[in-house]
Amino acid sequence: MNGAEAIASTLVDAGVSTCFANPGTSEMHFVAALDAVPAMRGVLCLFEGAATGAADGYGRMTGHPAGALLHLGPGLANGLANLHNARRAHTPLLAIVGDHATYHKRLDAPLESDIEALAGSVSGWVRRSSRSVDAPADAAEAVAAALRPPGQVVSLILPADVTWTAGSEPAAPKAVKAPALVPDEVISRVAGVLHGGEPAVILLGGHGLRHCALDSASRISVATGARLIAETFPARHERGAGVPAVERLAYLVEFASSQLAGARHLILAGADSPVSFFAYPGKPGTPVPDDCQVHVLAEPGDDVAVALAALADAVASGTAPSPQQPARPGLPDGELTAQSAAEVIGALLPEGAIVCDEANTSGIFLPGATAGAPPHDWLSLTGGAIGQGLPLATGAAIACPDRPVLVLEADGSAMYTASALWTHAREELDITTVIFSNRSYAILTMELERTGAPATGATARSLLDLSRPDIDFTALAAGMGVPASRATTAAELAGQLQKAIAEPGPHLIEAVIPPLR
Ligand SMILES: Cc1ncc(C[n+]2csc(CCOP(=O)(O)OP(=O)(O)O)c2C)c(N)n1
Ligand SMILES: [Mg+2]
Repeated sequence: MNGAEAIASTLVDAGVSTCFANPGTSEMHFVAALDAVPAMRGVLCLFEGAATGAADGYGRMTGHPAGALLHLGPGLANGLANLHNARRAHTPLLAIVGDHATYHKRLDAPLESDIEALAGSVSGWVRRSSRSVDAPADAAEAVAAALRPPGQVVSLILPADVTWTAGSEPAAPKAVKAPALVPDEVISRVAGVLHGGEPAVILLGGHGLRHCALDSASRISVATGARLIAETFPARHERGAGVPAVERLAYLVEFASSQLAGARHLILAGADSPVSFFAYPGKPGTPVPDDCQVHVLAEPGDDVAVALAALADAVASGTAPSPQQPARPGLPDGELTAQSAAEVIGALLPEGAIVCDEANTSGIFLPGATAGAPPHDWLSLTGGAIGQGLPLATGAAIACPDRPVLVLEADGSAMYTASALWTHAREELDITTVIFSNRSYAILTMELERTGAPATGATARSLLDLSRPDIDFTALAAGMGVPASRATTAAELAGQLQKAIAEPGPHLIEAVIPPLR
């Protein structure tokens, strides 16, 4: 085998069977190897950010890394923003970055750049393979590193000659580290805090937002009165009817502060201690009250579910969880607004849906409107780098081909990685995309005021406005093979969404709504 074939075969043996790819000349042997190793599914993405975002969606839904095949430094650079989101999500993800042949690098050919510097900015593990015979072992180690709890982005750099040199053999998978068990003393200490009876909040994140962990958290809450709050942007939150409901910590620090007001203890279960997304003149950097003590029950890389179960047994034995009851809003009529759109989605969300939420300002009514919908997964924008929703859906749909995927996508964010729609069509993925077409960077209009920036002039406004021309998302989608329609009333959205959900394959609905004020 040549290096590429042995690497591909190693990856498949280690459970990496999907590779989202945007290749170039230095990756040609890896591309060719996919025919020699048919168990590896290659998925073409037309921009690297669409490939890395897809690998993130796949990793969030399977708990296993997909590959993202990228072309040298520039290809990796194009994929960085969604690798950043994956890093924040603790997603296991393997970036495979092709490079010039080892002996060609000294010539400083045009595509030469500092790949390690770029990879290091988002990766917990970076390795450059230098010999074809060693590369498969590097690949096996890369997979194990990606799976190191709680999961991380890793980058494997493959010089072209390493992939084309013959005489390589696949390597066996490496042992994967298990999540760390939280020591009994920590459980007892936190149980002591809860028994103290002072107001407490349990902040849930990571695996703390899966159904079984939420059941334990709910038992604790029912027995002790501790309030449950979810981190602001969870990578994957299992919610809906039958699952204990948890409100999310607000994005705006003033609102987050009022959610935490009065808490004397903040107990972290798979979440980091919260901070304000940005600094604003005169506003606090964290919503945690000054007189509130922060306790770590479980770090993101610990076994959060087991820790919560042990804590529940300590403080809530015999107490049952309190699941969310089924409840859906009625289908609204009349104007299409952020509120009525949320009601339509709450009324129609199919059971088992995977929701990729990048609705931004248009999404504020969605959590309430969908809380009692049939059980579903909610994937959010973990790292604040917009352009994630459409690619995330690609990966989620490939990871879970039997589940409907719904992308709730703001118009400005959609444009960063709109080419993901082409992959939705090419792979015939069951993805329904709703574009919230408010024709503005609405959140930035709000942020302009909050930061105290003096600008309200025409130039400043024009930088936050997406009209002149209006973007025709139906034409854009149709041009990439995704059937599309436009809704301008609540009833139109309902009709179009019903149809899109009922039909297999990708669909896009442009929901024209006014920006939130
Ligand atoms: C990669 C990246 N580039 C730029 C930004 C800055 N930014 C934050 S929100 C936003 C506009 C969002 O507009 P849209 O997606 O239409 O959502 P809306 O605010 O209208 O709800 C921009 C440009 C960012 N967060 N990430
Ligand atoms: Mg917008």
